[in-house]
Formats: sequence, C-alpha cells, structure tokens
Amino acid sequence: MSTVGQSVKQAFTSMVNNAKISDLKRDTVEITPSTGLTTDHGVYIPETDNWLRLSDGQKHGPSLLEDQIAREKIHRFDHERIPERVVHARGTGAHGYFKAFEGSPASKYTFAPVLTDPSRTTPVFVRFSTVQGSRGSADTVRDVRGFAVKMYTEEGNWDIVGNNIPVFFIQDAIKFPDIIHAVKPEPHNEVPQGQSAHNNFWDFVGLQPESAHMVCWAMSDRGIPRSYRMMQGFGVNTYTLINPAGERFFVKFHWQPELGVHSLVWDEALKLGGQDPDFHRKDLEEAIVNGAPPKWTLAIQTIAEKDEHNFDFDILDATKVWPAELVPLQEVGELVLNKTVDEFFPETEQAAFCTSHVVPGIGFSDDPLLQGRNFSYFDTQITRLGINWEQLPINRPVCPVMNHHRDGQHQSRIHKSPVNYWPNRKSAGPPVPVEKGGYHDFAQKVAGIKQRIRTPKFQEHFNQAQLFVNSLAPHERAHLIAAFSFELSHCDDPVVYETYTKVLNHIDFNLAKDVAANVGGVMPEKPARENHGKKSFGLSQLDFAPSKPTIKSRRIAILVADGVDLSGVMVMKAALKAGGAVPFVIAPRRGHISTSSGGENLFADHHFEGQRSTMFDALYIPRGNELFGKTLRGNGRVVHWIAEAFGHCKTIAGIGEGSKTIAFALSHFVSELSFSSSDSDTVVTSYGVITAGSYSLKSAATDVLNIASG
Ligand code: HDD
Repeated sequence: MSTVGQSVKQAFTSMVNNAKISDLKRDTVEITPSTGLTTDHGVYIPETDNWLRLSDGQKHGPSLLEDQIAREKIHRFDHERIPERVVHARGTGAHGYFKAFEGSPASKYTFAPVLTDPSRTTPVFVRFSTVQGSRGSADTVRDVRGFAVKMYTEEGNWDIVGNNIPVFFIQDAIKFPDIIHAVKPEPHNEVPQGQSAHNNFWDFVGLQPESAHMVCWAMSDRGIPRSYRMMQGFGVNTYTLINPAGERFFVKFHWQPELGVHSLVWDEALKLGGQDPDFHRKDLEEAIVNGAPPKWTLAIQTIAEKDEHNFDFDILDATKVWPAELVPLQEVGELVLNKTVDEFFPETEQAAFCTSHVVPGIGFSDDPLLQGRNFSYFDTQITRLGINWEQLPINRPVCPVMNHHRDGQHQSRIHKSPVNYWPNRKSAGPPVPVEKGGYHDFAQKVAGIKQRIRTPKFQEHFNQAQLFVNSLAPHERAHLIAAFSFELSHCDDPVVYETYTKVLNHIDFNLAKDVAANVGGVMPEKPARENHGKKSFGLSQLDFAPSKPTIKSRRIAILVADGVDLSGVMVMKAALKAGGAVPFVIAPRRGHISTSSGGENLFADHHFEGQRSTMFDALYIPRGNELFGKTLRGNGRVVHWIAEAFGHCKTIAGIGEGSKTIAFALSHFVSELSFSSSDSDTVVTSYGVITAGSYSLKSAATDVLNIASG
C-alpha cells in the first residue's frame, strides 16, 4: 500500500528517537543477513526443514520424539497466542510524542509538568481500536473507536484511555459486562462479527435509556471514520487536576485532529470491510511512512470544584458532554505520531493501558464509570499478559521503577537486596518512600450512606441526545436515519425494533417517524417529549473542518491506459505531491504503460482489478489518444470506478479523453451535465461540476487540490 519501499521506511523510522524509543532498543534484536539460526538455548541449528526420523533412505519411517529441535519449534508455535483483549481486540498503534504549548493554560489548573512544561518532549504510544470485533475483524465496521494514549512522563506513565466519542453507553461500571455481552456476537451462534446490527444490542439499549445519547453518536458518521488520523479522541470520564496552590478542578480531555474530522459513507465502509479489512491500519502506517505524521491538539475543559453542581446535568455522568458554550475548550499541547512499530506483537499487542495510571498533578473524580474502570484495567492485564505486565518493554516507564513487589510469572528484574519489605532494618537504604514529588492523594471530604442508587441528575437521559441530533447538518442527520434503519432492519425480533423506535421518539419525533417507516417500527403519533431546540458547537463534524483546507496524505487515483498523455500525468502528480497528497497511477496492468508520445515511460503502481474506488479519496483521468479513451471506456471496472466514486461524493477530475470517459460513465446518472466532447481541457467534479472547455492543466490540479480537501 505504501508508496515508499521498506528500506526508505526503515531509514525514516530509524531517524525518529525519544526516551522511549531508546529504552526499547535495550530489547530490540537486530537481525542481519549473517545472523545464524539457533535454538532458544542458543545452539546453532544446521537444518530446520526435516524432523529427525527413521528411514532407510528410500522410505519414511516414524518421526522421532527425541528430536528436541523439532519439539521446541512446535512447542513454541503451539503457545504463540495469548487471550485477545476482552473488548477493543482489533487495533493498531504508533509511537510519537507530546509537547505542551508555550504558555500552556494548563498551568492554572495543574502542576503536572507533562501538561505545563514546553521544554519537555514526552514520549507517547497510542493504540487505536474498534470495540466489538475480534482481533481479525475488519477496520471499517460501524463501531466506537478506541483512542488509548500512554505518556511516558518523567514522573511515571500516564494513560488516557479514551474513545472517538465523548460519551459512553452506561453511567455505572457495574453495567459494563451487560453492555459488552449485549453488543458482542450473540452467545448461541457467535454472530455477528464486528457489528452492533443484531437483536441483543438493540434489545439492551432499548431497555437502558441512559445509552440513548451514545447510541446516537455511534449511529452517526462518527461510527465510520475515514481514518484514525481524522477523528477526535476524548478521555470521556471526568478526571481532576490539582494546581500548585492545592486547588482542584474537574477536567475533560479532548484530542482535536489537525486534518479535521472526516468519515466514510456507509456504502464505502461496507465494501472496504471486504476489499481492504486493514484499511485503517494501513492508512496510519502509510501516513507516517510517507512523512505526514498525524497530529492532534490536546484541549481541556475545566470546572472549579465549587462549580460542580451548577449544571443541569451531573458533571460526573459519562453519558453527558460539557457543552463548549458552558465550558470552553483550552488548548494545551500537541500530540504527534511519527514512528510505526518495529514488531506488532511485542509493541501493539502487548501494550496495556490503565485508567488508574495517573501522575502527580492529575487525579480521579467520583465518576462512577471511572471508579470501576480503575479496578478493571489492571485486572484484565493479569489475564492477558500476566502479573508482571508492566515490565514488558512497551509498558515500562522511562523513569526509575523500584519497590518491594516481587516474583510472579515472567519476573524479569533481578533485585540486589536482601530485604523485600518495608519498614526494614536497612531503612536508610533504597527504596524508601518519597515525600517530595510523590503522588499525594487529594484530601477530599466524603460523607454518605452506603446504598445502591443513581442520584436524580443521573436519571435524565434524553436532553443531550436531542442536543446532538439537533446539532447535526442535514446530510449528517440523513446518515443517522440511514444507520438506525440499517441496524434495526437487521433485528428480526419485532419486540426489539418496536421498542427502539419508541425510544427514538423520546429523542426526536421526526427521526422516530423516518426510522419507523423504514424498519416497520412503531409509528409515533406525537412526540414523546418536546424538542428543546438547542444546539451546541462541536457536535457536528463540520465544526472541525481544518482552518486551512488540506489534501495532506489523501490518496488520489490517476487512471491511465496505453496512449496516455505523459505530461498530463506528471503535472497532476507533481501538484498533488506538492499538496502532500499520495497519488497512485492505476492501469490495466502493473508495470510500464506506453504513452501517446511513444515509449513506455510511465509506471503504473496497480492494475484496475487490484484496487477499488473506495480505497481512494479522489480520482483523476488525464488526457490521452483515442486508444487511451477507448480502452478506459471499454473497461467495465473503470466505468464502475467512476460511477462509484461519484456516488460516494468524491472529487472526480478529467481532461480531454479523461473527461469524455467520465461523461460516459456518469451519463446515466447526471444527464444535465454538458461534458466537453472535444479534446479541450475539462474538469468534472461531484461537488460543483466544472465543465468549462478552456480549463488548463494547472487549474485542474488546483481544483482537485481545493475540492479534494473537502
Ligand atoms: Fe474500556 C479496553 C476505552 C469503559 C474495561 N477501553 C479499552 C480500550 C479503550 C477503552 C480505548 C483499549 C485499550 C487498548 O488499546 O489496549 N473503556 C474505554 C472508554 C470507556 C471504557 C472510553 C468509558 C469511558 N472499559 C470501560 C469500563 C470497563 C472497561 C466501564 C469496565 C468496568 N476496557 C475495559 C477492559 C479493557 C478495556 C476490559 C479490555 C482490554 C484492556 O482493558 O486492556 O479492562
């Protein structure tokens, strides 16, 4: 997929360094062409293809169990798999760094240097994921995306284990096994994989109205991001910050992508699931390797302790956002991902996050979801990786670690001390408790009666679901209706889809009517509750268009055939590359293509059948001779490619024969377009179609640049 070779990639990634990358080098094994093959106990192996057996040289006799080399090879293979994550099993990760902005406003709220000291570069590892599917499931399914950040700070590791959606399905951690059992494949037949479109999920959320808000986000375009690089991240839970004066603030964390927030359309997502199940993993790698490292700004929302109860929602309720109009976002620093992993299993698969991992200056709140999470993550790592999981190279901090924890499976540290307890007769010696710079729990006054309750504000579930739906642009709302309709039409138990259409009527009368009409649900006669009519900034994806449109890292297909005009391709390629896009030449065959001026001097990266329009953000067809036009128009895959890209609202540009080919492919759909039939320069796009006959190549390239950035 990448446009650069392995050697270039290695050269690029080997240039990247930080304290964590250096730390990992302790365990990184360089393998050179002369590295000899050995057993695990270090003995050279002359042969690894034939099991030791009895034979007269003509016939095979039995294989011998005494072959310790074969036995070791099989033993090691038999035990390669470890349990996958119980949720978020499918994912990918990358290294990078975080840097606080000069004059970061965070210093008003916290003394944590990672957020306040701009002279520091904090190494980071980020793992993105989907929630429902298994490790081998497809990337582009409709699902929440995980956005887990591990910061290797000088004061210890700080994990922000977040999602690309700012709210959650449930308010109380005790419901987590229920929501996850409900969304995961059904227990009797383990169906469906990577989908929430089934009875059990919609049954549960229909009976659990606190899920309504999050369900709206998951059914919106947020559930099918174009790329991990083009989605927001949210800490979701309410944490706290403590400033040097000892004052405490409630805080929410937001990651805002440099490239804006963009999504696939559902038809693309469905097709990509089969055409390229690794679409998001490859996309992340491709961007980093091609020198377009993804970036996010970290923003915080803060509320002083004294203001905790000044809102009509509970600020500790993870099913609620803090509307930006009430609690503005303050930008505090930048996250950059600039290095791919060297090996997936030891880095990405063994990366383990814990919400309970915070550093001095950062703390928890009484958010009941967070409190339960703080128990669950450490616990799950024990099953997955063993009790010494924090010693694994990817998880160990870059600052000193020393304590009296001992032994356990896979202990890899050798402690040179005759005592392993505290206090001890050697109390003058290390490790001793550290007062200054240590983690001091905030002295919080707490009083109450032990009881299993949800307080009154935790019982309102629809105001913010309505706020979200009201804030969507018309096309986003249309996508929401389509997504609800798709999912509920996959539920075959009428109780399920009838119940859910009733829930929808508590959110929005017209939404409920539209969905009910599609899926045979309960058609409401009147709204179950009034619409408050409010909107909020930051809920629609359109609110995050980058300030300057960019096509950086966008994949552009240039369709060619023999007889293509070489200069047209080269001008467009150069213009796209200058804009930071990644152009690919696609032709009837991979290899050299003959051009209209003679000679085979254009190399095609792929052949038509090997790729699909869904894998690209825009399409360009250059000028060429008659043979060129005839070849393209006579190729069903090309015609389908153009029509499909048009259907997915992608930018399509063509010149001369290219333009004629586009006209041919689209004539069935858009009769009002007047395409140029001459060889004059013409650009067609699915955003405002441009058919001026006097288009120059340069303006064509500019248009692709401008329009593709949408
Ligand atoms: Fe969780 C993994 C995000 C609620 C229990 N969660 C996990 C991952 C992410 C999240 C991104 C993958 C981490 C990785 O890449 O390794 N989880 C969230 C968010 C939540 C949330 C944003 C709501 C605010 N989670 C949540 C609750 C519980 C868990 C309420 C349990 C009470 N989550 C887990 C887990 C996982 C996990 C079972 C599985 C693998 C792992 O932890 O390391 O412990």
